[in-house]
Amino acid sequence: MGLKEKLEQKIQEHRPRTTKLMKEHGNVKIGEVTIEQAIGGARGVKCLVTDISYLDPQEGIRFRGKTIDETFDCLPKVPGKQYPSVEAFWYFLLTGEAPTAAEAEEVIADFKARSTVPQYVIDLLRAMPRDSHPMAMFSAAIVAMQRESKFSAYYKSGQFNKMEAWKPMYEECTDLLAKLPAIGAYIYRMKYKGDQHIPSNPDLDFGGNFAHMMGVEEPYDDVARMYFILHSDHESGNVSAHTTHLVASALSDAYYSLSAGINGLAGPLHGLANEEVLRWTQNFMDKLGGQEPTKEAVQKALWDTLNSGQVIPGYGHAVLRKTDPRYTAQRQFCLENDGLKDYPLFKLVSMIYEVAPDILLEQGKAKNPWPNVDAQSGVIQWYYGVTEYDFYTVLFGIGRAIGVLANITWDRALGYPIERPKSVTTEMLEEMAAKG
Ligand code: AMX
Repeated sequence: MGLKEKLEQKIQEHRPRTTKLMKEHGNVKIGEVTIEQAIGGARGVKCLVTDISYLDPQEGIRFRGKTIDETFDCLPKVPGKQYPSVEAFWYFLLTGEAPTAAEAEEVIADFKARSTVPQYVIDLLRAMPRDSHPMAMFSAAIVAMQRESKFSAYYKSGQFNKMEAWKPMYEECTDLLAKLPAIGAYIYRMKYKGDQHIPSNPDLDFGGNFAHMMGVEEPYDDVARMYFILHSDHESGNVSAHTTHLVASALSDAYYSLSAGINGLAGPLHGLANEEVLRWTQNFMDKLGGQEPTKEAVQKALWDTLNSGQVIPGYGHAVLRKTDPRYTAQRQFCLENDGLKDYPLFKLVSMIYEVAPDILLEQGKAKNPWPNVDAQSGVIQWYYGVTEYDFYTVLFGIGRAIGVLANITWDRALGYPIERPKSVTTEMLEEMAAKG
């Protein structure tokens, strides 16, 4: 059974569960909202549903019920490689089942058939000022392809059927995802590698081909697979996932929706934090002027950052209350790699890990003093020669696309309605507060 047929089977099995919950238990309360939550960014308000991933504050992310290690273990590896293909992971996120090696190969072949980037996207990227931020380029490239939308064509066809709408959505989400490695690599080489490009290699999978087109040697292909999978999804409430879902809820197609989500990812409190971590670290190294960093120097630099009103990038989280297992997975990768283990940047990032939590605790503001994914991800990129840190959020974006596109395919499958929470005025809140 191919991926689309398997997905159809899963959708048909799932639909009665959603229908039953809505019809028979629609008025069961799952939480309440306080004034603090209404003003404070809806933190902890339970009002989104997704089965693609779940974020436990203490344990961290589970994809389809599996921890990061279990996810890597259950998926077929690319032959001769340490990590599974992104295509196998896409199958897993969509269906909740690990594909066999043969099923993963089918998805790899399907992605290849969809991977050519239209020339007008290249023309658009080339027409943008070369110093445009790579995230602005990435987002523009995605939205430019909206004319390819199969979902919008279906909507306009006059044959729109809510039960069938997931099919063109699935098609265009796959079309779009398959093109992202080539778009990312094109932006990278145009901006930073003298505009010298490397053609796609049709024998390679998503991660392998990305590393090839970036022009970075093995094992960067495995780094790419690991990186994309780790960054794929973090349940529905984070800015990029929520934005993509929100825009798609208006029956906007995948191109509009993903581009919007990518714009949210570009904020320094969200995906751009991985760029900020490297900027902070490099500034710190520059100030040291070649001297070995000491714990005392790191402590001082972190306090200076806090005292100047800035956040420590890569630390804290809206949901997590412990070290992010995505941080740990990347740290583990470094510890198991002979070159990386003793790499000065890794040692410095490890030293920050030793001192930053205590400083944040002493400052007493951040609810979570522990590192998130972004505190570690730049180290590995830097080590393999991808030192242009304003590109790092594009890497995050390619990964994040896997999760959010799987989510909006399921949004269509389950017929989720347009999202429209209710707002109140400050005066109303004051009245409610007075009544207690
Ligand atoms: N450094 C300094 N102060 C921090 C902090 C950090 N790393 N994390 C939180 N705080 C501060 C907040 O700014 C806030 O201060 P305020 O009361 O003066 O406004 C206070 O602590 C309480 O915040 P919180 O409830 O702990 O966090 P939050 O849910 O409001 O925000 C996050 C979460 C991630 C935006 C925040 O921790 C932060 O800014 N971290 C640094 C940026 C970062 O690493 N972002 C990446 C997150 C992961 C991702 O999405 N990629």
